[in-house]
Amino acid sequence: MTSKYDSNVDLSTIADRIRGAGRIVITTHVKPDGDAIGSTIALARAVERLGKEAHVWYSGPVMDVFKPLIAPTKASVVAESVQPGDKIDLILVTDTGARSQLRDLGGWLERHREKICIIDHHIQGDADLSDCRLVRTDACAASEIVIDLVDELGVAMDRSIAEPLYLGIATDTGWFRFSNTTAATFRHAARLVQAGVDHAALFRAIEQTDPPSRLRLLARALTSLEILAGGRVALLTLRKADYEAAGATPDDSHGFSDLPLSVESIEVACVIAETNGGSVKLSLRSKPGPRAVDVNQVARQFGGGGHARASGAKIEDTMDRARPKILAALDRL
Ligand SMILES: [Mn+2]
Repeated sequence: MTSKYDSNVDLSTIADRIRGAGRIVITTHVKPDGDAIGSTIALARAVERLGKEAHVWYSGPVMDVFKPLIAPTKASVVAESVQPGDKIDLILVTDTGARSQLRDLGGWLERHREKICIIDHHIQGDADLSDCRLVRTDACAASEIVIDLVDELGVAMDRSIAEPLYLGIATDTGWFRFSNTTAATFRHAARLVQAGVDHAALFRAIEQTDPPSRLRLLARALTSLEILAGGRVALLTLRKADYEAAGATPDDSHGFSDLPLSVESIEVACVIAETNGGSVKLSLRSKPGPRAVDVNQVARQFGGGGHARASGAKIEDTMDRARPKILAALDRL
């Protein structure tokens, strides 16, 4: 079944579904990023203010930097033997609507399909996952949509709700640098700071806590730099041996794909990383502007997707086989 992945409900419908529910499960995509954490935790706290029972379920791993921001809200990591129960009234899925991103809860979600509401800002997803979808591709983050939902619910924007929301919009906009940052984003951010968010402390807590292994891995990644497509594309390649030599984990290469965009001529930056499972992770970023490249189109060639300026794919193939295909696709840009 392939119907269009778009909104078919408005904010007030979702607010009504929340008001009519007692026990609410909130979940998001696998390996939750700042927006996934922010949108789910803020939503949980908002619905608790309305006297609802909220439980957030993550498909791990949850990065350590996020843990202090999650507590004291009730959150669990899904495992084969640890799944949400069936005594629930509503499931809110934020920052994704794609089955591939929700695999750990797959069977459970299908069993409760009629209880699911999706709150997302991605271009692509599985429309048949739920008949209740609020998809705003113009929102910089799912957390930005949640701000409107908190207002719609009539819940006061206090610091404990504002902080995760700020985390979500700040991380999804590259701390207000990416082209998805709009006037509304700044208005929302101002309001969240007004509500008590310490933005400088949050930046330090999220962005300045790397282990040395990450910098060592970056040194190796930069050594692998290749410039393609007449100077318009940069490629960084990380093999398993690089992670081993740096003493790094797969998470340590997070965000490397933004770095080559510092070069004037580079329009597209790409990182390909060998995973422990033997597959290849592709990450793509592009600069905004008249020559902007839609990297979502590139990611789709490899079975992935995302946004026009930020996309990725997991390629079930060896590095030696996948790399030439990726190089060829990049050279065509
Ligand atoms: Mn997001």
